[in-house]
Amino acid sequence: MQAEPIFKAYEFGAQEKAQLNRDGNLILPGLLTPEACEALVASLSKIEDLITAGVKDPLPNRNAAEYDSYLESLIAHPQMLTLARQVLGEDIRFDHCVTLNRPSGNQGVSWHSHEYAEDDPSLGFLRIFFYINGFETDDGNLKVVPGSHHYRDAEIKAITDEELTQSWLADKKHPLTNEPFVIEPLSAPPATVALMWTHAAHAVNPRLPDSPTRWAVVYAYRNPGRPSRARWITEAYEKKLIPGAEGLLSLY
Ligand SMILES: O=C(O)CCC(=O)C(=O)O
Ligand SMILES: [Fe+2]
Repeated sequence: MQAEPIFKAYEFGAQEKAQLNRDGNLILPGLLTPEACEALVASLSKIEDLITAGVKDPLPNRNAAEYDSYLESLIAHPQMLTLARQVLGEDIRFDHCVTLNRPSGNQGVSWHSHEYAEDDPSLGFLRIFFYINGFETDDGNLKVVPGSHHYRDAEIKAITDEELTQSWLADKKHPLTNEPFVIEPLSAPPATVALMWTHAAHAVNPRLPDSPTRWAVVYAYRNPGRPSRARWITEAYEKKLIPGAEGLLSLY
C-alpha cells in the first residue's frame, strides 16, 4: 500500500542545504498536508491524554511512536526518509520521536543544545520538527542562534536571552560570516516543518495563557557511529518489525 503524502511539494536543493548548513536551521512553512495535520493532532492529543493519565515506562511523550501507530508510520514514511537523507546522506538511523505539545501557560524551554559526536563533524544529527498549528513570536515560539551549531558544543545553557548573550555568545562569532551572533525569535505558519542541526543553540518562549495548545512533534535522525543520549527507543521496540524501518532503529 502506498503511504499517504505527508508533505506538499517542496524545494530542497543546493541553496536550501547551504542555508541549513550555514544557519543550523531551516523553516519549511506550510509543508505538511492538511490530512497529515489532522492525523497528527489526533495522535498528539492521544499522547497528551496518556500523559494526563499518568502513563509511564516508557514515557508517552519521549517514546511517542511506541504508543501510536500513525506516529510510528512516519518513522519510515518515504517522504520523511527522503528529507532526512537529503540532509544526512544515505546512511541514517532513527533516533527519537518526542511530542512537544505546549498547552496554554506552558513554560517553554531555556537555552540549550544537544549532544552527538562532538569530535566528528562527519556524523550529523538532524531534528525534524512538525509545528502543526505553528506559532507566533513570543507565544510558544522557537528561538535560535544562527551559526551556533558550528561549534558542536553540547553544553550550551542559559535561562534567559540576556544570560546567553552575556555568556556563550559574548566571546564568539558566526564562523562563516564573521558576524556577531544574534538571537532570532522565529514565527511559523500552521503546517510548518523546521529542520535543525542538533548542536544549534535553541530555546522556546512560554505559551501565552490564552493561547490554545501548540501541537508539535520532533523526529530525529542521525548518521550512525556514536552512542546517542537522546535515543528514546525501548529494547522491545527496537526489535519490532515496522515496514520500511528495517535497519533504521538500531544504534549502529
Ligand atoms: O518545543 C520545541 O519547539 C523545541 C523543543 C526542543 O528543544 C527539542 O525538541 O529539542
Ligand atoms: Fe532541544
